[in-house]
Amino acid sequence: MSGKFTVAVAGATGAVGREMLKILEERRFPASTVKALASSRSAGTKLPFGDAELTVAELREDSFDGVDLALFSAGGGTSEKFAPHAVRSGCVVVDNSSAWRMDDRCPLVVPEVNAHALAGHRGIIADPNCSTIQMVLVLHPLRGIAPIRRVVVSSYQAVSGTGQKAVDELERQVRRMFNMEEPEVAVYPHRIAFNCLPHIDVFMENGYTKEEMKMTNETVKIMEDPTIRVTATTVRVPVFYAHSEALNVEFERPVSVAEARDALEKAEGVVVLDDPARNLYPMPKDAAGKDEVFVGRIRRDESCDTALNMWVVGDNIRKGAALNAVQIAECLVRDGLVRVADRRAFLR
Ligand code: 25A
Ligand code: L14
Repeated sequence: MSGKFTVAVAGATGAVGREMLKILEERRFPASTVKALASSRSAGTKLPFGDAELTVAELREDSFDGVDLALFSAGGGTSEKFAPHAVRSGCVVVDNSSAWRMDDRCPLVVPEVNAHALAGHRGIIADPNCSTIQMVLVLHPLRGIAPIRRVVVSSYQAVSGTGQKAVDELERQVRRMFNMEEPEVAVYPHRIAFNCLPHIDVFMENGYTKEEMKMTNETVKIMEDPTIRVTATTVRVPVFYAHSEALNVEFERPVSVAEARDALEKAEGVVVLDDPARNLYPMPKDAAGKDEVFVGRIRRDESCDTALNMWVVGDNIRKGAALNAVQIAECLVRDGLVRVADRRAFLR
């Protein structure tokens, strides 16, 4: 490793944490040391890091002494509890949980859309929800053509969003069913193999799930536009990696397919894959493992002359979580923002 920053990954043994380590290495993040942290269950576990190995240590309040930058992906409760202690140690936190996203003190960042929001950070920066990230990556270039009034989104989300335990469960259920055995149901309330669940995260009082409300609220914060209305139906499908989304985007005036395609082709982090005559459109099996978000099926909404329909697919573990977090960290380094001005900001 050649760099000047001491970096920690909290939740390093999870689906996202492992990918964070891989991406730090792949992109040659300027780290002098990388610390892998997880729960006491995993202390002592070895994780690959480049040609070397990291030994996992238990995440504790004092884990961040001497650490410059920490990437968290160990669940909301863990972030709530430990991120303030990291900041107190002078460590800047990029947090992948939902714990801090809507906190006014925390920028919520997709670098291609609002890297500028990092400037005033106070120690904790939030990494948005996976479904929100791939959607705003597409909405941002489109709003350059005309203001967006409303988005209707339906998602088709991979099990890896729930962590490694859900990936293992889908695999086990499929194996058992092919052997004519009763599948075991543990992670979700129902079987996910050969099924769809209109249920991601918990139900709220308004009848929506928390995942659906994240898409509504996080989009407004990232795009800094309270006039954009988003309504979502989020669905779990038996796919391992990469989320898909059907978007209906309504603009203030009619926007042509050609204009939209042109804006999306120029957009950073987005690839247009749209040639129905050749059966070319984005699919999760192809987006898995890729850094870009793919968009296709761009077409007029024939029921509304100011709206377009499209299909957006992205790897939920990479751009939806680990890659976006590392990109935020790269922006912090580039802009000289790996510092904490007020170590007590989150302890009050
Ligand atoms: O608490 P919540 O908010 O309900 O979140 C629940 C889970 O959802 C995932 C994440 O699971 C989280 O724990 N999750 C949350 N937000 C997510 C997002 N945006 C998200 N997933 C994707 N995108 P996970 O399995 O991905 O990661 C969990 C990590 O958190 C560590 N952890 C949990 N409680 C902790 C803690 N760390 C510190 N303190 C705590 N109190 C957890 O560590 C893991 O790193 P662990 O020691 O519990 O490790 C669990 C064991 O699981 C096995 N394993 C996990 N991933 C893999 C794997 N084995 C092989 N390959 C893998 N990829 C290992 O045996 C590991 O030791
Ligand atoms: O980042 O798919 O808020 O179960 C938590 C639930 C990510 C997806 C978040 C899932 C999500 C996740």
